[in-house]
Amino acid sequence: MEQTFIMIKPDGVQRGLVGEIISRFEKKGFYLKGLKMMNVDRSFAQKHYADLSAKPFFPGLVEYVISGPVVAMVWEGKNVVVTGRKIIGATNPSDSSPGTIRGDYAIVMGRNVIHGSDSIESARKEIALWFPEGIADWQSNLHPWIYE
Ligand code: DAT
Ligand code: MG
Repeated sequence: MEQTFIMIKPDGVQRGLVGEIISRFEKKGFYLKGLKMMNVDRSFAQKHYADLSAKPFFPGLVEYVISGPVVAMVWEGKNVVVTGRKIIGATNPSDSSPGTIRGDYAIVMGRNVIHGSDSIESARKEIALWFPEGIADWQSNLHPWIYE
């Protein structure tokens, strides 16, 4: 089944939003397949955001992501990449709808609390980068209550 990479950024950790964020994905019916808290170094953050390296905000973005521990996760489910992005909300919290994570908990782009893969291909790359050791192999017994 489809998987996505979700990362709670340092501000989300510092602000005590880890449980709330996990809860939203969990209650939706997605399965948690990988989870760890970690500090990333500058070169790792640059690799994660390599596609944005030419952007003027890139240095600030890298400093932000390395400014404290993050929570890295893999979530699984039907259409989890696109639906995960909807749960997260628009990149700029000024445009994120209330009810989304960024819409409810963030104000500016440079402190927008959470990352989510933007395509199945980026999810594949990001999961490989963040979870080289692999992810958990388990199946939820609730499956028939979430999918028909
Ligand atoms: P997203 O995180 O919604 O996938 P992105 O991949 O385009 O957005 O950019 C990564 C992060 O970089 C984003 O979460 C916040 C920051 N960012 C993006 N565009 C920005 C901009 N124009 N000014 C400042 N920060 C920006
Ligand atoms: Mg992105």
